[in-house]
Amino acid sequence: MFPLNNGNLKIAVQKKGRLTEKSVELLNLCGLGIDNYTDRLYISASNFPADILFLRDDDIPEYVQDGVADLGIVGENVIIEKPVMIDLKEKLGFGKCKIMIAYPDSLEINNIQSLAGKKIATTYPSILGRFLSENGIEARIIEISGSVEIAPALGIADVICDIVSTGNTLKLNKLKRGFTVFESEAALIASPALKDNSFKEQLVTDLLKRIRSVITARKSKYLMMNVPKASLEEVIRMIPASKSPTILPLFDESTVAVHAVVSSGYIWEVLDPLKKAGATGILVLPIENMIP
Ligand code: PRT
Ligand code: ZN
Repeated sequence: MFPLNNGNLKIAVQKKGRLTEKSVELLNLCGLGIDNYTDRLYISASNFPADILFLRDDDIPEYVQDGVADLGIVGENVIIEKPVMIDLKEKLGFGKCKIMIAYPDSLEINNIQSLAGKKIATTYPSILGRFLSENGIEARIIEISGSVEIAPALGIADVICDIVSTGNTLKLNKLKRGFTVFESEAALIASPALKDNSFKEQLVTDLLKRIRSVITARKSKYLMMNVPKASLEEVIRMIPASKSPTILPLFDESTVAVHAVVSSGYIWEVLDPLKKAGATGILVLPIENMIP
């Protein structure tokens, strides 16, 4: 029996799917301590007054709206398709995908107007409906519950509107990318009922602080290297560190160690120039948390 009234924060996470591992990983990086969760319906965190509920992703927004769960992690596409009364607290930077119009090679779709009068198969009728009406297009929406990509081959629809991430599924089904209808990523949502429980509200504030520090840390790397004193100024100009870089003396007095926090995206651009400037022993380390 689930201990519903133990006062713990209830966090809903997808039971088995694309968001499960990353959601649990994020909560663990926040120090919750969630272990051996496979095939469990719920589990208590070992280091935080929270219980994790494992649910189908489509059910999470309503559970959060009704206050059965206080927080939930779910794709924005799911929240937008079926509007619910929840607060979107934070976009989480994983589960990124696009809902796109895609069409068979044989069809000519040059602009959005070419969709007029077409049959469009989708599992996202409301997101698609809004996109069509915003663009003043009249088309027929065919709602289907899965395997949308085979609808044109089966003759059920002319084009489709579905989630695309790598694009491999489209290629396999000889479909081309058309227009982006909606861009989505996993998001943390909160129940409006939280405002009546100050203890839980405080827990959410604490957890959000931790989540934001994990997200910021993911965007950064810790760079360590040895630099000849003669090229120190040149090297420092290359690394716009979040704060002034740390310079440490070494036994070899002609060289110093330089440590700096650098944006993840920038690291790969700067490695070769750093080597050319004489940097050696370059180490790039992940950062788990960055406390503002
Ligand atoms: O069982 P449950 O209902 O919980 O899971 P589900 O099957 O409904 O969802 P799941 O696990 O497939 O996806 C969960 C969430 O992950 C989605 O709501 C999106 O927010 C996000 N996400 C990210 C994706 C994808 N990427 C994705 N590629 N959801 C689905 N896909 C599917 C897409 O429908 C298509 O069939 O993958 C296929 C395309 O992938 P590519 O890589 O070939 O383009
Ligand atoms: Zn689902």
